[in-house]
Amino acid sequence: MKNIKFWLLLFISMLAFAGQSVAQNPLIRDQFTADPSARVFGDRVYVYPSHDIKATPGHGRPGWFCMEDYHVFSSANLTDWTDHGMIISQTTVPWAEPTSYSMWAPDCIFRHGKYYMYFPTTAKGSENGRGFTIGVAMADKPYGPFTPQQEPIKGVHGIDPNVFIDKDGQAYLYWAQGNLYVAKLKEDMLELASEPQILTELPDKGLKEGPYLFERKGIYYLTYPHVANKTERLEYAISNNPMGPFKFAGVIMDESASGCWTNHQSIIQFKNQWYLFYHNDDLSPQFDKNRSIRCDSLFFSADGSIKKVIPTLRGVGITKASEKIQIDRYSDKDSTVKISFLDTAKKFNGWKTTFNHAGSWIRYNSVDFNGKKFKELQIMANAGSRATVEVRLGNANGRLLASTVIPEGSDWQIAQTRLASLPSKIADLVIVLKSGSGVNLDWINFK
Ligand code: FUB
Repeated sequence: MKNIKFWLLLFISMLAFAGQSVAQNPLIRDQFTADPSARVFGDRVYVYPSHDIKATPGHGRPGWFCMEDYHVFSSANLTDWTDHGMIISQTTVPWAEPTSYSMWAPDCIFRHGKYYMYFPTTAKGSENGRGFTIGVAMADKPYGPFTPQQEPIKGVHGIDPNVFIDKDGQAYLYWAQGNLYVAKLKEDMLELASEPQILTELPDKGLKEGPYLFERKGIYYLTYPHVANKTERLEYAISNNPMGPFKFAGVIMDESASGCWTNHQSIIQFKNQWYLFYHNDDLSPQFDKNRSIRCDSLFFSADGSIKKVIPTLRGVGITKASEKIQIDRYSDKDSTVKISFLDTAKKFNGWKTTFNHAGSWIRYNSVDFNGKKFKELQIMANAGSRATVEVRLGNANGRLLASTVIPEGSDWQIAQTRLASLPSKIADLVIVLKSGSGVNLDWINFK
């Protein structure tokens, strides 16, 4: 009976994620996503990532990147993400090799009432079935349907397209092929208007790829992943001209602590805050070609330099108290609290938080109570021995919201208590183990 209850609860939690994802990092947790190109279109943020899949016999190259299509995701608050589904497939691009599984990092931009999606893949008949060129697909809406052009863009060989339209209306296409390249685009956005030019004066050693250019206060920021040491870190260079020359200006994000070899960025301003979108290997720590996109806030210094972004699991956005709060996506914690997969064989099921010492704590910031009259707190938990878990405001000694007893038992169960007090607005929560050990929490939820 206990087992049936467990599977039923797990099934209900998984249903909550279908089609609609909640925020925190990684942003998308029911499929692999990489190379996020984020764009603000209207009052929503749209993210066009690569869609990593696992190669299977006869489908893709084992041990390597494998991508057959693109999805687009959007959000109005960076908290709730909608998957608009598949928008382009390798089998429907007229010029693309339909079995190359090489739909790498894309980008999308709006011009003259149309959305132009730029994507690299292998063309039919290319030597050894390898090599990349870049094509365009057009749509009336940011989520498609996208219609691919009959032919790729002439004169472009490479990956990681990025498009920038300057204030004077001139559009530029950036891409990577060993070096970083730029060329002007014609008004129709489908053809080059100048010869490809290598962007020089960047660090000359180590792979550079994934160019992404934006402008702020007259400074053109060229951002790119670079292997300065062993794996990619995110760097930037600045210029007063979108075609350069660019001068190296600093590191935006250090190499991944988990060892993910690639990273790939885009930077947007949305509702007066700047954000960095990037990726890591959260849902596939043993195989870093199955990646997951993330987002963290980005800040500038007064002189226009970019402050280094420290990657977080909490990510951005405000979490509704009425939703399941995944405390393993914490904003701070003491070093004894551990995060691990709920089920290492099914990583899309997510993570759990383990407390082993009385007094240990984890903080989850920006939970919106929105004036609602919640009465109870539910905690999905199991415990090696009977335990008491407290939820407090702000810090481990802050105002008590609830004190919940978790009965001993290895099965997941929902422990429920009446709230001692309730914040009315946005608050930071701290979950503290008052007594017990070997306590695993999946989520907490106000009712
Ligand atoms: O996703 C495949 C490749 O990995 C991208 O094109 C690169 O930028 C790197 O992220």
